[in-house]
Amino acid sequence: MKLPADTQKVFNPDSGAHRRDGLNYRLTDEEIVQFREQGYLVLDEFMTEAEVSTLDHWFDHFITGKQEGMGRDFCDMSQPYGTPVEEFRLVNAVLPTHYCNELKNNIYHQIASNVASQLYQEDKTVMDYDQFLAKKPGKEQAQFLMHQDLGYWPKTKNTWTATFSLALTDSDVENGCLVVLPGTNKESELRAHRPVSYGGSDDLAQNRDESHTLMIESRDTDKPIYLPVKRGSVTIHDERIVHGSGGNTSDIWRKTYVMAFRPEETVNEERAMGFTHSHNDDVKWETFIS
Ligand SMILES: O=C(O)CCC(=O)C(=O)O
Repeated sequence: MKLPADTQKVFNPDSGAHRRDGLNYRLTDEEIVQFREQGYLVLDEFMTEAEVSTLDHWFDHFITGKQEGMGRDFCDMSQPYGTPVEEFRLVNAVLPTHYCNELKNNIYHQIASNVASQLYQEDKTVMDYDQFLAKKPGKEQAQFLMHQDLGYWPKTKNTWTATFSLALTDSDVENGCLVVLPGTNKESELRAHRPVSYGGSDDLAQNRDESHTLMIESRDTDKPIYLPVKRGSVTIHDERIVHGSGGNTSDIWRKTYVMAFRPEETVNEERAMGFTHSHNDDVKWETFIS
């Protein structure tokens, strides 16, 4: 697939490993403004190869289904729950640090946490959830349908979020890199989200019980931008930007490690509602949908 003419990555000429000072990746003022105004950011060479390689083993452990006791937290985001593992296309392992002590406070967490503090200067942010996502090669339907993250989450007083996505493989249009609609984070209303209905039902709770996936309808005015990144680089998006990703038509995997940071008070509010981002949460979905 060729990059459409109006899609281009916003490169930061000053990005790279030399911007790191220990665990601190220094953001420029322009990047902080871009995140606020456009709803996303790309940071090249966020982590060194030596750092990224400490995560590979655990990523593959989860994505190949070796972690026990995950229930619905190990699933396919492009197919209903119950799909046989060998038929998975968009493999999703939610909350790996919850399930695996070795991943707690890992090097990615520490570096991303520092950057989240630079983006949110008002108060303390904490990691809300993390997620491993992998697209198998040659799976055109391994699509992450367009959505806004807030469409998936309960209403909280403060919605601020910075969701990092660390590339564990090079990621481009062919293997299904992230796609964003810049500036949609500024739309006054959240777009209408609906669950994907595999069984043809209109029943919300039933559909959310069938699959976790929500979708929005695209608009003629939508102008998607693809965010190709090299292994070790990150994209960061906010909670309102419309985004998703295409299928994998290439012969290589796309692997990414997602980690979301939110103000501590927001995470406490979610937990008080019984919401942990686990697909095993007992949630009243009808109170969520915008
Ligand atoms: O990386 C992707 O394919 C989509 C991930 C996503 O939608 C998210 O992290 O909110």
